[in-house]
Amino acid sequence: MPIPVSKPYLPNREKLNKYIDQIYESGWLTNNGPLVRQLTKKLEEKFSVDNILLVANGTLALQIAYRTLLDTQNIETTSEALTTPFTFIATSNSLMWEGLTPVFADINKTDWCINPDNIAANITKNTKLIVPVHVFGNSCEIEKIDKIATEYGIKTVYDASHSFGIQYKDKNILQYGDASVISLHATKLFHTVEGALLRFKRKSDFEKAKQLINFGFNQDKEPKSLGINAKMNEVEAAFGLAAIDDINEIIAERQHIADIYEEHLSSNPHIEQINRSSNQAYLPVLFRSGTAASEVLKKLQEKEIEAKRYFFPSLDTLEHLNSLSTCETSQDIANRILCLPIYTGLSKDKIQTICNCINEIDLSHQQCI
Ligand code: T4K
Repeated sequence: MPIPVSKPYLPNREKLNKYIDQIYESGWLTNNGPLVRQLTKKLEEKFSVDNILLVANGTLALQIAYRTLLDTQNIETTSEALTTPFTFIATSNSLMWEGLTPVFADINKTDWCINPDNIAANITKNTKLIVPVHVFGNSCEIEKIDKIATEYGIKTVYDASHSFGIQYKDKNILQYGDASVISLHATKLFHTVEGALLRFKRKSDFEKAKQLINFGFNQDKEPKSLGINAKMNEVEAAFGLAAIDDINEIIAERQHIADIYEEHLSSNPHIEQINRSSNQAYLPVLFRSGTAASEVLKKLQEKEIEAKRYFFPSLDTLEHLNSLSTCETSQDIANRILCLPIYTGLSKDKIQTICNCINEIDLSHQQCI
């Protein structure tokens, strides 16, 4: 029986049906309907923030965040955005899609997030945005990044796609930066099938973005500015509402799964680090060499166990992103990391099978440092 790297959380069917029934009764399917409004309110209360918009997906949410700040802060569309090369391609593609130039600053060796010193070293007069990623739910060094941003008058958009429910210095991660984005894609620990949460610090940015995601309509539904269609629909919100109260249980189970992995893998001499984060959005394992990671991937594939090379290759090596910098740490980490299966319902037996498979591989020709 194949073991996938992730499986979407499916909320209780009766709970979901109650929300779907509401859709059938109201006949309201999209365009900021009652369920989208209800989920927005729940999330704002849960995270003690305001100015949340629910949108169609994380990629569009990032684009809307940049567009909003370009517009409200009078930033030229050809500006540079300092960002991390160790992330999903959407972080950089969304910048380029908006005409911005991603400039890569290398990452830290331990949490794999963008290194603030490298941000400072790469700022030019064209740098107008910083787009850090709390990769795998590991928080960036927010205080240092925000200090740099304030000093140079640069705006920050945090890609918090992996960070649902994460706290930083006793506050929810969404409370930082000029804007933050959390992807609510089906593979995320809390999801709305497709979707994203976009949060702004300033009400004025929120109001601008609200128009941008809805064809540029103003309050009177007049098309007064450029806009696009990036709205979340009611069926997606129904999935979110049916699952939101289960989130603590979902995270607790993922932590338990990670504990079992750690128990079985921590003495493997070819493993350097098993990454733990407070939401355990992923199960990233850093091997001591790229060859070890490749061999493990191959063996797991032979046994129909899916592991993913999130995030290979390092984005500074991709031709279409035209990077002028070389990010050695990111390239090294991207080459040595594998994300192992983690999802609600993954049994202890299956985890044991995965760990046995990894531990039984003969990597004796590999050098253990
Ligand atoms: N920024 C960051 C840092 C991100 O990580 C992402 C997305 C974004 C921005 C953009 O957000 P979105 O625009 O996507 O909202 C996944 C996701 O598609 C993507 O959302 C995510 N990050 C990225 C890291 O991973 P894949 O290509 O790994 O998914 P896939 O289709 O290979 O599925 C993995 C496993 O899950 C499969 O074995 C089967 C299982 N699965 C998957 C789906 C979709 C199911 O059982 N059912 C399903 O419906 O991309």
